[in-house]
Amino acid sequence: QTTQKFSGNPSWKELKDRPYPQWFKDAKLGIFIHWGLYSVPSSASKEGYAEWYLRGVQLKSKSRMDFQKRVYGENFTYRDFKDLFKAELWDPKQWADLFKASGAKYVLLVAKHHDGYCLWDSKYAPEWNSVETGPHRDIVGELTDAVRKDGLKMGLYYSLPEWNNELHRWDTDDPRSIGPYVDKHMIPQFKELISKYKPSVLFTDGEWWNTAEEWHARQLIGWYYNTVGKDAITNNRWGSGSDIGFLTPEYSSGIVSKDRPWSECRGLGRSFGLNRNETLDAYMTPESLIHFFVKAVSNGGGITLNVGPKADGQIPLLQQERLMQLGSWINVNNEAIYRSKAWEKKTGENRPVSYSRIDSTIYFNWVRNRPVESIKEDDFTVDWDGYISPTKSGVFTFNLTADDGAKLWIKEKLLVDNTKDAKNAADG
Ligand code: FUL
Repeated sequence: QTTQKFSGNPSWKELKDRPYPQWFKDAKLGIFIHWGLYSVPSSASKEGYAEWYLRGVQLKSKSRMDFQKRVYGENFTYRDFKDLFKAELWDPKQWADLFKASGAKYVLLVAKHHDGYCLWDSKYAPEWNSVETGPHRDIVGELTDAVRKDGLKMGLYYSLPEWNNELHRWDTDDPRSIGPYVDKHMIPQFKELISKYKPSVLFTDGEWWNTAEEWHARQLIGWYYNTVGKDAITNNRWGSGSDIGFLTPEYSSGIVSKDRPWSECRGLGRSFGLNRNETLDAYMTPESLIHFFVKAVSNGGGITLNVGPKADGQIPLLQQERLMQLGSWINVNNEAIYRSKAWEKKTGENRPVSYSRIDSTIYFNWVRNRPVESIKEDDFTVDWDGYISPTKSGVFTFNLTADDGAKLWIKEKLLVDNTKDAKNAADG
């Protein structure tokens, strides 16, 4: 059924009957990349989205204009960033290798954000793309190749509207007047992008002031499925009146869904595009990142974790380090992650468990005072509150029985904290 061809005007029902591809449900981790002209100023308020830089300029935000004048001069305009975005250090293979090492199964590159600047040679964006200006490279194409060579799926983010398009200035003009922009610019450009790179994941965005009919969502989704084939999956941002695609909570406090694939998107800090005003305390620690990821997986979803590279093409070292840390954790725990399903209360079913870990001690969130079945007593101590501490380092698989009789398993690499042992010995 997934190779089915849709007519040019499919119904919502036909589209919804197409099953979501299994590969996406199993993937759990994707890497989002927000990189473009906004990566030059890399500037927002401490909590703001740096990729919204142009919107601040359009709204003449005082702090934005003061910054721009101070750093780039009186007469500088957003358009001038096209010559400053050079990607001079960019190595797509290095990126792809890092993403693979993080444990991600797909990559999601912003091909065009709300500013309309394209990371491929779009003929609908003359002098406003990375091939004709700045880097002089086909960033979408080169990254797609590198990512696929590493065995990961490639995805593309595409902003449906643009803030500054002469046919329709999104967020400024009346949303009901978007028709000519959609017909003459958006649809042909969308088809150009998809036919050329055939992304397995399509993440549209900026849909919110318009209806799915105004975006021609049914027709475009059917066309996308036909063009890319069985791997193809799109997200749920297709305008009001649509109810399709994987769910994309963004900086949410967490959702649970078992009927529809979902992936929470967020950065390691508070922005997608690199924001140089962020301070270290905005960043997730390795531990909070792992917990955030495990929580999403145990609630039936996954995460699309964002990196915000610098304009020169380097992914900031702290972001690289977090990806590597997540990757080394997943490397040990991969059996409890990929292909796992959200828990349903059925006796005897195996599932990865939601748990937290503090140093070398792990805590199973809802298994209290339960015997750990398959580990040797002398390898662990289990305290009254369900904390399990190893007495020696190693990789261990736990089989547990929950209060309702469900079977649980998890694999963990645990290191005995010698400092603490030494301290205990000294105390005792
Ligand atoms: C949002 C956009 O407006 C943000 O800039 C970012 O791209 C995020 C993933 O989606 O709606």
